[in-house]
Amino acid sequence: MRMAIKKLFFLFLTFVILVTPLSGVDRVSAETGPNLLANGSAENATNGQPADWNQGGWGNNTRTFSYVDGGHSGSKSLQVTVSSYADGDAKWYANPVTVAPNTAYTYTDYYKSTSPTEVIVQFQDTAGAYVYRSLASPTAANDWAQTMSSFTTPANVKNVTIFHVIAGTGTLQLDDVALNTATVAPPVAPPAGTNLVPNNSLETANGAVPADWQAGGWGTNDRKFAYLGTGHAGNRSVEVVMTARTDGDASWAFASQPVTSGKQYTFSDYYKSNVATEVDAKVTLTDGTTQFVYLGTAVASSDWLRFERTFTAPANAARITVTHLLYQAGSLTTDDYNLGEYTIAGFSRALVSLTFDDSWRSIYANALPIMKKYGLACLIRISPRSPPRSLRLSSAVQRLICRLGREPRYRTLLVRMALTILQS
Ligand SMILES: [Ca+2]
Ligand SMILES: [Ca+2]
Repeated sequence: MRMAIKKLFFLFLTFVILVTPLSGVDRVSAETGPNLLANGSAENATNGQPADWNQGGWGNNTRTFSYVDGGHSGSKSLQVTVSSYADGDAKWYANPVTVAPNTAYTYTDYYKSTSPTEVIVQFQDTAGAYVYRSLASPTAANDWAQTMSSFTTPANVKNVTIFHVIAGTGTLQLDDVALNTATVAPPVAPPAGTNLVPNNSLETANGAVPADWQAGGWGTNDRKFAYLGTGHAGNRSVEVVMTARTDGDASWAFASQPVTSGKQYTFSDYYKSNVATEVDAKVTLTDGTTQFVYLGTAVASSDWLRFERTFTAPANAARITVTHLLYQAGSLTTDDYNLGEYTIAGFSRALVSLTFDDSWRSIYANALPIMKKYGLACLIRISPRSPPRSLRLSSAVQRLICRLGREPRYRTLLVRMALTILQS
């Protein structure tokens, strides 16, 4: 209880800007897991032939397979030459790889060729049947070039085999062949200073609504949304109105944006409202679940007023949008949204703050004369139960300080006011 009271008084009296641990953030890209093919660089030999590799081809053509010196990496690579051609193809190919169904994979290799070639994936299903799909048609390349393609396996797949084939006269050389599972890279947030809110001043329309924005709400209430022809900046803003409410809320929200978990973000907007409203960050986590972070309550204001809070993107945050909510009968208009990485501006000189805990009379007897002499201010944390009564400020003085602490207009001057009270 004592701690709770102390905390309460601290909130009344503090002149330090408290930044609530807040939180607030995706780009998805393909990266690769380990190579699922054995001997992808063809460096390992068995009886003078590349281990785990096979020679293949069909049709009427004259094909010659070579295990050649030199490669894109290491000292060996695979070569096939077709010297005469009517139909069919020729290729070196790796052993079939057992794969998972409905899963994305990426195939890459380095090649040199004297003519265009083709990359084909063969799916064998659990019943033993084969399905083929063309993945890429690499052009001829005198120097080592890379081909890369991705595919998703069918539901009933058992294994895949990839064929990089030559179907015509010419030579094809392969090295550094890889098949990998495609994985999702961690989200990458934009650089600091970037306003993450799309269409942040709501000036761009998409039909009857602002582009990249959506109206939403829940519960039993008669929420109505409007895209206004006036604004804090520019000529547009958004409004939400309720005349009857049992429960729920309503808000406009911008399309969710990538953020980095653990980083601090600052959100701000300008708003007008005839009732108190609430601002929440809606966080989509990497596992797809949603988490809400309370950013604060915005007092009613008939003129444009700026709301701002800094918060920390929670662990595993992937994307964030911020909703300025109407949760009672009334109206709320918003404009000029900003969500950006929080950067510390720093101070132009060294600063020290003085804090006195509890309600010691010595604050008055000893500290006050010194602070008056040097024109210093301080933070006083009042406690009605500590220290012992004989050493404590009188309760009347404590109450007076606390009452002033509730007045927002005094907060910035609070310490000097407190000192004035102590002097009187
Ligand atoms: Ca090699
Ligand atoms: Ca605007």
